[in-house]
Amino acid sequence: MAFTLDSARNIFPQTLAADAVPATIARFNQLGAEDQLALIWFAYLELGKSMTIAAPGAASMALAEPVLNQIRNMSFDQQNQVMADLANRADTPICRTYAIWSANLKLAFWYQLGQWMEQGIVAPVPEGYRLSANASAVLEAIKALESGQQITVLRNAVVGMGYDPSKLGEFQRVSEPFVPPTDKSLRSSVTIEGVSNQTVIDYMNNLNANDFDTLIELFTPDGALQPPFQRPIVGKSAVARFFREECQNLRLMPERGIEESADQGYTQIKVTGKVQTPWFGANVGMNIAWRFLLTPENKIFFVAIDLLASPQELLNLGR
Ligand code: 45D
Repeated sequence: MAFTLDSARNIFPQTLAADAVPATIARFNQLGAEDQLALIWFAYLELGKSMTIAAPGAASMALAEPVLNQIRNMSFDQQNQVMADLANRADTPICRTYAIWSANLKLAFWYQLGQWMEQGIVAPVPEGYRLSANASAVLEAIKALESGQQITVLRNAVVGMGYDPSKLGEFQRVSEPFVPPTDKSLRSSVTIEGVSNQTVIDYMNNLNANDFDTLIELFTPDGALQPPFQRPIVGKSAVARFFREECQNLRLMPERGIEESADQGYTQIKVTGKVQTPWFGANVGMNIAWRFLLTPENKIFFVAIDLLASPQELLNLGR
């Protein structure tokens, strides 16, 4: 039977993803805007106790700067309104601008607002703000997660704010400028216990080197990539755009894997290991699985990236 996108998504069904992440986001989305903002503030403070978040690059800051300066010049009341609008996904000019930003730009924007809140330039969460009972419960749930899941919850909360981009019609996304690939002489190569497939090795090495032009050639024309907790991104051009817009400076550290033949000469390969985001560097190693389905020509027809439920899952290479 020929593989379809749907059947490909089901390879290695025993892989246990961190369902606590979407579950927590769903609970977060039920809260009122004030509670959401205060909760993220407390979660962010909590995170700051054990790790530092890297300041965004100047190029991202420059893109967000016009809106940031506009907010900086507002009264506290107006600033609170802007932040509540973002949490409410309201239809305002700022929420529309925010909607077309890449995930990293949205994070950079909030990073700056957070700094300004600490410095008293932007309206802080009121002293002694009391979270509702529901919001407190969500905060406790976040505190109980492992760090890779915590930062994913925060990221998803930020990405979900602003006007709904699907209501915008045609638009041009705004994302950080492109960094050139790492010079060939400075690249390193991964080794994966149990996996010798060159396409998989090349995938890891090219992503680590920000060499997206070479990376995308590993895919079939209709190839698909499914990021954690998202629908698959389908087709070479959409996947290439995703790499350029969202995947710069990641560090993939695959550890082990298993290769098996599948129907019709295809090969399925599961790899587990750690991934670091430039935001937290070596502070946070996310536990990740890659589930590849390769054609007989050794091209990537499908790859899913899963955030794993626990470190024990790194050892689960079963079907
Ligand atoms: O509302 O193989 C305040 C792919 C309070 C590609 C705030 C991948 C008010 C293929 C504190 C100001 C990408 C899929 C807010 C691999 C308020 C591939 C601010 C995987 C919001 C491996 C909050 C990559 C702030 C992965 C500033 C898994 C929060 C990448 C900041 C994962 C939160 C990256 C930050 C993650 C979170 C990054 C910076 C999870 C960053 C998370």
